[in-house]
Amino acid sequence: MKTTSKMGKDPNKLDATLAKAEEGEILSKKEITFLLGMKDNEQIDRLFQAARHLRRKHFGNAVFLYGFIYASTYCRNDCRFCFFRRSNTQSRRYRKATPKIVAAARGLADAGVHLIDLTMGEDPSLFDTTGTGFDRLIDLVESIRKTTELPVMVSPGVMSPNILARLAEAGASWYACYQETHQRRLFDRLRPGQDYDLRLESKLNAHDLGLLIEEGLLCGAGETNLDIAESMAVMRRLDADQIRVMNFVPQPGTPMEKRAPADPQKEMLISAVMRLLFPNRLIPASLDVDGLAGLKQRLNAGANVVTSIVPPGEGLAGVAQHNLDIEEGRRTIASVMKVLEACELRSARIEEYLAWIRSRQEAMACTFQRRKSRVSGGCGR
Ligand code: SAM
Ligand code: MD0
Ligand code: SF4
Repeated sequence: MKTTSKMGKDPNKLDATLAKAEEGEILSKKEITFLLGMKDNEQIDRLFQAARHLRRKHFGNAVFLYGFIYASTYCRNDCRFCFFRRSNTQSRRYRKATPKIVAAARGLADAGVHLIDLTMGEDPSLFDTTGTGFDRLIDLVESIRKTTELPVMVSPGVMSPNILARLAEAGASWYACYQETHQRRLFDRLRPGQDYDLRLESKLNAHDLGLLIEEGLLCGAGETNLDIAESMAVMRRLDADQIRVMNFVPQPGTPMEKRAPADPQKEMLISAVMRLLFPNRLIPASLDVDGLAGLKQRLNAGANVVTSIVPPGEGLAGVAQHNLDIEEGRRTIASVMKVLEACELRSARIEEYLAWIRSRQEAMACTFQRRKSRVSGGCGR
């Protein structure tokens, strides 16, 4: 039944909350849960408009494009939501050879991406007992850097500060590692046998070593709106450079196979709230959840990066959608550009992306120095 009542719509409250965000004030958990709980389409549209307005203020109409290479689908972990969990016999396992990966990276660079995202499972071959398991990954980062000259993001799971330092030295700019949730009980359920604190600490270590970091949430996996509001507070403490949310997609052969997929709109709501709270940070619109068809709505919610651009013909997988749109060539720059144009957005110039990275690195060095010397202000900036 269509409701004509305005009950539950509080225009003043929405106005006040959006105005506060526009002024750069930090929203309270109560305000965040109010935004996340909105059901009225008109109100939701106003939230998206505010998110786009803040994106424009900080980034103009420029969007960054990330090429994605899932280098190895072997994993020692058993995350309940993931197709590539160790015990899933239905998943397709591969470990791509270095020359193949470098060639795919070169192809992506030639097509015009701004970054190469090198992702993998916690492949047991990395964590061998000789301590040399990461040598190949480190060489790989060096080769991709040399061949493409683009920034590289690595997401091989949790690792020691020593390996993170070697990855940074090899030329990696970014370390991505998603907590999924900051509610410990839910984390333990989603990532059985893994250590919440260690995963979080890995990101702090990476930041201290000069790597930019990405933090992410999984939506529709059992969290409440208050959990999400609490996650936003942790993201602020982490000072994450890129933040994201992805709707949970049920995976065949996993214990969460029969769980209902996430509310399709929820990822957009959370992304838009992220834009309000972290207006000058990067927020991805991933092709990995709803494919190309879902890109426009993600950009409309204030995202300013397109991720999971995957070259066809290489047998490469996605993560939440391991097949969708890849071999059909719908995760390519050419396909993405059409959507950008329709949204009156454009692909950034590489210099714009490099300048953004540099400014974050400088801000980070400043924070680190301040924290170390316990001096407020300072650091000459
Ligand atoms: N193995 C590394 C790790 O777990 O950090 C890198 C792999 S990749 C970046 C894994 C991410 O994809 C997860 O952290 C999760 O956020 C997302 N993901 C995996 N399975 C998903 C699913 N079924 N639905 C939505 N997102 C999923
Ligand atoms: C994406 N499938 O961007 C990738 C992945 C890993 N750094 C990112 C979740 O959608
Ligand atoms: Fe492995 Fe990452 Fe999948 Fe977990 S999310 S099973 S760590 S690939």
